[in-house]
Amino acid sequence: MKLLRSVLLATGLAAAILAPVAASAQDIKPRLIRFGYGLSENSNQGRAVKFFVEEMSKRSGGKLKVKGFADASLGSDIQMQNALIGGAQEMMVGSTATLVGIVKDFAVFDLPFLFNNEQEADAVFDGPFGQKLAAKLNEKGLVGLVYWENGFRNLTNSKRPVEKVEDLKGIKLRVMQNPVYIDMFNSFGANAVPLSFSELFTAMETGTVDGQENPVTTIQSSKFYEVQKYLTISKHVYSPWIVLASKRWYDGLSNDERTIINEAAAASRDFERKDSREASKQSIAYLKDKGMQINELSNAELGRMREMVKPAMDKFAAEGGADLLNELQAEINKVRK
Ligand code: TF8
Repeated sequence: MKLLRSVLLATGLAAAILAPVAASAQDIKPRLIRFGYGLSENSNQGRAVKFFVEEMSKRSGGKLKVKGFADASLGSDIQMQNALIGGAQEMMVGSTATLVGIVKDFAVFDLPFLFNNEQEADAVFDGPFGQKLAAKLNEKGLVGLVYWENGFRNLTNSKRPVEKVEDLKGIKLRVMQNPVYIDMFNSFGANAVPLSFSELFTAMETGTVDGQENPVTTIQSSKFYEVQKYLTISKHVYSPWIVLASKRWYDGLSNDERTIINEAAAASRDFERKDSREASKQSIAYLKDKGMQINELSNAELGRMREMVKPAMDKFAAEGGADLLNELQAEINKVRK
């Protein structure tokens, strides 16, 4: 009894003495953090990863060393997600659309024509709705840190200009591995072919697919203009990226280390969105210069596409997504006011 009391006293005393020391000297261990991504180093994704690498180094006195792996060299989005869950890789950035096999709710962001502009998107992703979805990743072994901008998606193909939706008929169009995208493009009359991004360039080069859809920044940085003649500005979906950490790994970090990662991630989000938006303004002229033939879909045509895609929206709602979609639309309406 006496012994127990003195042990308790001693440990209490030790804690009291050590506490101020711990607060001034941060608890950071030297670590190597592998951060994988699918686009090239010379892309908005690559530039933002580089920014994150530098922020982490600055904020940790060089102890938290992040190494970026571009071009899906650690695997496709889905492969990396699984590596994070298993603890074989620490971090990544990728599309939320490829997360639907893990958290089905993310499919709500794949529905077309939800957001009118980037500001609406920022407010929803950074607000309670976006945060609630990100939190659902925790029980699946992932930590959703921040959303970056991928951007509004547009169509490219090698067959013909798409001026009306009928022009998509029979076009083999690569989509992300996601049921909403498959339903959407089949509703437009295309033949949707789900494929990982890392296989896309070759698939277009060899004619396995005729077209794809992505933001203009990606069409530029992934050199799709080399294998695609026609670009149609359709802005059919606003697509986010999400920066993920392995939960198994993240849980083993100190509070100080986690704080640095969270703050560096927030800084990278602001950098990435600004950079992507600036870059996208240059892309159209760049792609024209590279020989792409570019047209913009009229509002009337976009209206027809909204009608055509209704069954796909209804299917999403009927399969349990109704409440989530209503909630998202209410959030967007709040920003619109
Ligand atoms: C796609 C996405 C890509 C992402 C990226 C490789 O088409 O738009 O930007 O998956 O992380 O797959």
